[in-house]
Amino acid sequence: MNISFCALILFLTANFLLGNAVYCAAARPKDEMVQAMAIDIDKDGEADVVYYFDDENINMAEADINKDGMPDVRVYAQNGKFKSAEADTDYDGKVDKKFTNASDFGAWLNQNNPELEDYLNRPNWKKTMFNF
Ligand SMILES: [Ca+2]
Ligand SMILES: [Ca+2]
Repeated sequence: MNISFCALILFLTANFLLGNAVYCAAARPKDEMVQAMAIDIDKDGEADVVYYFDDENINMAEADINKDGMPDVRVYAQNGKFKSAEADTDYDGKVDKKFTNASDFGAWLNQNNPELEDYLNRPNWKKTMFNF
């Protein structure tokens, strides 16, 4: 079971658990366990943000902005800190914007998708900073 499959299960499951976050565990190659959590921010039954994490840190976050079930923004974090972010702003499935520092990404997010700011523009990506 890979991450994409896990995400698919999450999105399907989220449809049945309105407003509830859903846990999912998937084994990566090397037997490293990765957990994911889907958040339905606007409570429409579809996952808007999915966090992927290990025991200590969130390592990636994905957000579906245009509600087509495909992630459009990805944030990568390492050791509890922002690493990079990328976005598919025209929803053609290809990344067309990349960020290598958190303040540029935060400014872009604030301008384009302020509703996701609290979820994607995190000062700290340590797992303990999240409510799960
Ligand atoms: Ca999308
Ligand atoms: Ca694009």
